Amino acid sequence: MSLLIKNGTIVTASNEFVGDVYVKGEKIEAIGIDLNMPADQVIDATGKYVFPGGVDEHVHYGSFGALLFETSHAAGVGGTTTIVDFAPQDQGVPLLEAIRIQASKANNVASVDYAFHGIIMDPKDSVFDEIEHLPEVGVSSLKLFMAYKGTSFYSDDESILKAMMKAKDVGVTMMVHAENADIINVLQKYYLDQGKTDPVYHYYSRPPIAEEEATNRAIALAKVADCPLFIVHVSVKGAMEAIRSAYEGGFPVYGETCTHYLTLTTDYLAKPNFEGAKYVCSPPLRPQEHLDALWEAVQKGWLVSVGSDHCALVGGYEITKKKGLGNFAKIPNGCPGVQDRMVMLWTYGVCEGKITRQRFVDLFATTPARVVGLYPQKGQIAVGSDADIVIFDPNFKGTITNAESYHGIDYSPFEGFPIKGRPEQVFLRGKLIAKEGKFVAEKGKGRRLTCKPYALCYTYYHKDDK
Ligand code: DUC
Ligand code: ZN
Ligand code: ZN
Repeated sequence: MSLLIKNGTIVTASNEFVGDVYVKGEKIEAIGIDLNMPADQVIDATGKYVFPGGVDEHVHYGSFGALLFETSHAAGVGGTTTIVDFAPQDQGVPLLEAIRIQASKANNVASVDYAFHGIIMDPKDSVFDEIEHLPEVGVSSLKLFMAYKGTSFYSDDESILKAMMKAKDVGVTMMVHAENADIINVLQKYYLDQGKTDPVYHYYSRPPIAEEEATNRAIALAKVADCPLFIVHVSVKGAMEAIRSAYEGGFPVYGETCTHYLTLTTDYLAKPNFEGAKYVCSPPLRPQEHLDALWEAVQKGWLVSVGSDHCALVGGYEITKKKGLGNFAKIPNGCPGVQDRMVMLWTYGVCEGKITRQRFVDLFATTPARVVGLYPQKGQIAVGSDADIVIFDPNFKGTITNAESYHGIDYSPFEGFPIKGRPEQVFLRGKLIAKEGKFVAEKGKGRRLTCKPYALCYTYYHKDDK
């Protein structure tokens, strides 16, 4: 099959121009002006943008009680053609085995291409010893949690430091969920003891300083280990500034934020009648001043990518979130968002003049691919890259509704948000998978990807120039 997309405005992380893209089979074979090779299909993209398919390097399919890969076609509908999932580890199960089990759940089920990060949930020396083998199974990143003390997600500083010391020897990117677990535990009890049980206390028990302190501590540990660091889901100004100042001081620390931290404030957590539970995720939604700081950071490159932290909990709001009625600390964490990342970032970022189209592509596709070692196969419109392409109609106007969401649960955190523009046609390796908000391909045709070690965070850190 061949495809010629003509006269679209092709946008990359560094420039844009009106031109043509020629796809042969699964790859982009030519980019230019007035290409005229014969093709099985010719699309006139006049007045449309042509973007690389999105790379969402922060999704949960299974971990935290989220639905598995059956609903991953939601990503494709929203213009994301690659997802990188956090593979959960059960107690007693070796890290590599946990990844193998998670991969078997995605096989023939995932509808976009996929790769994995490891998560250490059983921190001990035998597991740290497995880190050196992650690149052999196509995994180049590993997440540890400073939060969730009392659950298997939690790792103490000793464990994080040990993991970092192993990771840096093999070019594995260390990712940290940075929130101070002790502050959170004490404040949760403090508010509950006063009968303050509503979802908004999820925010008060996880104040900005708890994230800022943990971010600084993660950076300190990374410096001790001399290990590059990627802080996931940065939600507060102080954490962003800690990353920025460490990076500007010469240490390779990078940060991601997420769609909801840019677009939803703490007011959503404070919605009455337990509606706020729909927005419970960690870190929590923050007041407006943090959103303003995060927008500035993504435009200026102080934060380098925007993930969704997609986590569509089995049972959704009615069954699962409501387990926390009468106790905000028991509300399961996580919100869906994989389908909405592109339109939200476009509408509330590009259309509002907060980010340029180049930054949009960089944040949405190019840098996430670099962070996980999938670039240039993914995240880029370039000759030789996979033909993951979004033809985007900037003139579309609509509203996000759960009824039109493919994520498989009973609510959307972005319900009612007006949107400008949408992915009109989405191609995965040259094949049309979504059109005008509908999934149009056979499900389960996503392919597992191999992530290369020594990815973006190691740019200035190559061991023996690997
Ligand atoms: N927070 C996480 O750390 N993981 C998944 C969902 C969430 O809200
Ligand atoms: Zn996290
Ligand atoms: Zn997450």
